[in-house]
Amino acid sequence: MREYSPFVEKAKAVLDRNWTGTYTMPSQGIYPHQWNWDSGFIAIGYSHYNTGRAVKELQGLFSAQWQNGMLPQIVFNPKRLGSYFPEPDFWQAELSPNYPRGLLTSGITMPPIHAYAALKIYERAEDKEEARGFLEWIYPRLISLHRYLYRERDPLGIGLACIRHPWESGMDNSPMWDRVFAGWDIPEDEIPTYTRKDIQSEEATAMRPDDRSYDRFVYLIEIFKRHKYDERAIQKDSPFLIYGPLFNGILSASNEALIILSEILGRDGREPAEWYEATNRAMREYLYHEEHGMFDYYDIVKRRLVDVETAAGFIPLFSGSPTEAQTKALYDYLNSHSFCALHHGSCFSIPNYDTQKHDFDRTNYWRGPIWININWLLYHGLGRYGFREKMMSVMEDILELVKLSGFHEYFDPYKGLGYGSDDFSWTAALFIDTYHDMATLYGGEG
Ligand code: 9WN
Repeated sequence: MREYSPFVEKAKAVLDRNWTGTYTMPSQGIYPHQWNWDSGFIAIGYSHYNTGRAVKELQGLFSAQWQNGMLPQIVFNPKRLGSYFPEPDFWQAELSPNYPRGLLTSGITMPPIHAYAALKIYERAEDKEEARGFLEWIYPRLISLHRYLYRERDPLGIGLACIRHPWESGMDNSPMWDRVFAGWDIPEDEIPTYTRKDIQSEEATAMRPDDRSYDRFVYLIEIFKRHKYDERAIQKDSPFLIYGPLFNGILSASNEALIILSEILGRDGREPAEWYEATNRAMREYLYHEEHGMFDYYDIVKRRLVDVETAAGFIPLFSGSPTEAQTKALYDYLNSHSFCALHHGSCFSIPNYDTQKHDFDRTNYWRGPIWININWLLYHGLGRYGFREKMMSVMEDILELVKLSGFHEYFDPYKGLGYGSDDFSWTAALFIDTYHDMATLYGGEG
C-alpha cells in the first residue's frame, strides 16, 4: 500500500486543478463544463477528505435539475463556452417547458449515481448535523429524479428506465450502438451541419467516436428539438430507445441508497423499496442474456436484446440484482480470458469489451480500453457477492494503472498505457476511494 500513498496526494492535486470554485471539470481541455455522473463519482472521492466540496459538487448539479425531475447530462459554464460540441445553441433545451430558467444545460440525462454518492458523503462526514442538513436538501431532489425516470422513461411500464441517446449511457461509442444503429436509413438532409471540437489531432481522431456515429448523435438531438423534449412524443418517433444494465444497475443501487437515506431522515422509504425490487426483477427478466451468461441491452424499438458483450453486462452485480445462477455465469465470463482472467499475467482487468471479439479495439474509447469508473463499480459488485480474490485484483489494477501511467481517462488493457485526457477527475477521485477501500481491507488507515 505504501507505494500508492504518494498518488493520493497527486490525485487531490488533480481535483484541485480541475475545481472551479463551484464544480469540478472532468478535465481541463476537452470537458470544461459540469458533467452529471462525473460529479457523482467526483463527490465520492471528495467525501474522504473534503465534505464541503463534495456537497457543493452535487448542489451545483442539482441546481440545474429540470422541472420534471430530469438531471441534465451537462451544466454549461457560460465562461467556458466555445470549446465543446454540442453546446447550448445546439441543444436548444429552452424549447422544453421543463428547462431550468437562467441556466445552460443539455437536454439528456446520465446514470443516476447521485443518491449513492449522497449516502457516502453522509457516512464519511465528521459533522453529521451539517451533513444531515445537506441530505434534507438533496433528498426531495433525488426522489424527484427517480420519479421522473420511472414516470417518463419506462415506455413498456416494466420497472426499468430507458435511455434515448448513447450519451445517456455514459458509454458513447460502445459496440452496442453499432448494432442499434444498423439498418437506420437517415436521409442526408436530416443530418444538420455541425463542427466537432473533440478531434484536434490524429491520435484523438483514432481514439474518439467516428463521424458516422456523430451524425447519429446529432440526428437524435434533432428529434428531441422537434418534439420540444417531450418524452412521450420522442418515444413515439425516435429509433433509439434502450433499456440497459449500466443505467439500471446504477439506478437500482441508488434506490437502495435512497432506502437508507429515508431511514436516516425518518421518511417513508416504501417508494424506493418498491423501485428497488421492481428494477432488479425487471433486469433479471428482460435484460439477462442466457447464452452470453451476462446482462445485455434491450432495444425497445426492435423489441429484442442487442446481443453485445460489454463490461456493462456485469454491472447488475453492483446493485445485488442477479439470481444465484446468473451470478455464477456472470463470474465465469467476467473471470475468463475475454475480460482478463485472474493470474493471466499479461493484461489488466477489466477491459470494456470482450477482447476475443473481432471489433475489440484496445485504444478506442468505449470499444476496449479500461475505464476506472466501470472497474470501480465492478469491484464493489464482486465484493458484494464474495468474490474476494477477483475484487482485490480489480482494485490493485486500478491503483497500478494510475501508478504506471497517471490519471488518464482510459487505459490500454495490455500495456497499461494511459489514453484520452490526462488529469481526468473521476480517475483521481475513484483512485482515492479505491485506495481507502484497499487500506481498510489490509487493516491499515481507511
Ligand atoms: C459526452 C465527461 C464525459 C463522460 C462520458 C464519456 C465522455 C462525452 C463526450 O465524457 O462523454 O457526454 O463528449 O465524449 O463518454 O462517460 O461522462 O467525462
